[in-house]
Amino acid sequence: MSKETNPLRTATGAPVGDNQNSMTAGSRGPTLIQDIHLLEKLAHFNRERVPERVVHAKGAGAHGYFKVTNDMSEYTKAKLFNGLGKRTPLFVRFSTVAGELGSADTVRDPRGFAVKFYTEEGNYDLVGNNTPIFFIRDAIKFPDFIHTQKRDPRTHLKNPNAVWDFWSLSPESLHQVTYLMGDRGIPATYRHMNGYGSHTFKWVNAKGEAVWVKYHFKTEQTVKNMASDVAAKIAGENPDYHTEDLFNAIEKGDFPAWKLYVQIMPLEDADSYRFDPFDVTKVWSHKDYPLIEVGRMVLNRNPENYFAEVEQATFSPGTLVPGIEPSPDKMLQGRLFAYSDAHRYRVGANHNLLPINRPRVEVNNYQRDGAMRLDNNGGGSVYYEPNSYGGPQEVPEHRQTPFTVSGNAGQTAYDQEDHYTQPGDLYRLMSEEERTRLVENIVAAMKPVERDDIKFRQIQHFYKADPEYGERVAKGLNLPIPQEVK
Ligand code: HDE
Repeated sequence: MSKETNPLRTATGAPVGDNQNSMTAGSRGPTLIQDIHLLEKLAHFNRERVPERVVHAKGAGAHGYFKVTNDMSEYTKAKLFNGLGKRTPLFVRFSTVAGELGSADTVRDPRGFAVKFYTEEGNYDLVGNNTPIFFIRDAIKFPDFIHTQKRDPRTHLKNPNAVWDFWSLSPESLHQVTYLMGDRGIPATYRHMNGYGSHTFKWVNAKGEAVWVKYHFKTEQTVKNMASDVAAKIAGENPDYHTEDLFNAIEKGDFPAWKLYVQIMPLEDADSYRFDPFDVTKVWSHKDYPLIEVGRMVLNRNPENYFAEVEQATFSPGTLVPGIEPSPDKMLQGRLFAYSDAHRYRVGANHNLLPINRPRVEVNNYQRDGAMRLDNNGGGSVYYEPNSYGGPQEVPEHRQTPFTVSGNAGQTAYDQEDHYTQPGDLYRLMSEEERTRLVENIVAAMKPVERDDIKFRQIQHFYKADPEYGERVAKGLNLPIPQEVK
């Protein structure tokens, strides 16, 4: 293409005369402020970075589609899950949790598994992880938990004392800690891990009947993990190993796929189930609520531009469609606020207007203005409601389904404190080799902890889950089993 047909232009459209030399007073004189092209280039360059995600900063994304293989209209009116063969485009972002934007992919950390379905009823975001559970079960503890995963304010280093002090004082974390320190704590690639919605959600069908639901994305690539020593080596040699693997696989047509299943619990079971079904540190037994196939997700297109599509993507558990509603899970409830708040801060008030986030349906509402309003801002259409000018109207059939609440309003803890049965079950499910690696990983992570009282407190939790679990960690740390638990 010749210079004439493809001229270099400034951001305001003017053709650039010279992109090699600043304008100076004489060949050796000072640079002139009227070199507008120079000023624009340097000023824009200073503003290329947007704030990274406060968690899940390092990630990789891909486009694809979801196809229904088992019609779910009996349980939900959400159109993306209705009708055999129904196809919905989507965008997925995988991520680590604690590391910064430039950190290594192959760290021991949960992985984000965020799916944005561009449905005919607006976007639906399923913002999960590669683990079915989480460390805590009340949103109010999340900032403190993440502080322990990030850098110590004084040393700017990761601080194992903080990590294990918090976990040993939060016994509800034991299940996820066992999962994280086990083989699945470092996936071989983003393609070889499962994804989970983790929380309980509510599905509502066209008759207004509701059930509780949990999502499971099972990788068709089979679950493969990475040993700690291999992961540490790769983290040094190629910090973008998982990012590169996903991009190259899709580039060469080796499209990764996942089967989506749900567990379905009748509404009334929630009050009598042996674990609180809204406690995200617990799983539902697959014997009680077996997996039901829903469909298949395939990732078959790489982003054209990382910043435009991956860095600017904004997912939220509050991005829902008719037929899918929140449960009273206290973590989920907190997330309903936090994500859009994070997006407004990180990307801007009009982040939903960006191409990667824009719904694939015509959006008419009365929201106006705000920074970077990329569309025509509603043009001359009516800008308030109710109105007599035919503006967009509410659709009563899509109100959230009413539900009964009981008891006093107040800051109340969950009333179930069994934090040991499920981690103990997980430990006992492991093979001898898996247990050995689990204990080795925990001992290596706990060795640098300065205070023995923190170590003893944590060993007590392992022991209560399973005496052998506690004994093997204590032995690895050359510490006795605390008398209190014997
Ligand atoms: Fe997140 N989380 N989270 N989280 N989370 C964010 O949103 C938050 C939690 C997850 O690829 C943030 O855009 C709170 C559980 C993923 O862009 C933020 C709580 C699960 C991603 C945020 C949790 C997740 C995020 C950071 C406790 C799995 C990346 C920047 C109540 C079920 C999505 C941002 C992407 C990102 C808040 C806990 C998954 C700060 C308050 C549990 C996959 O809004």
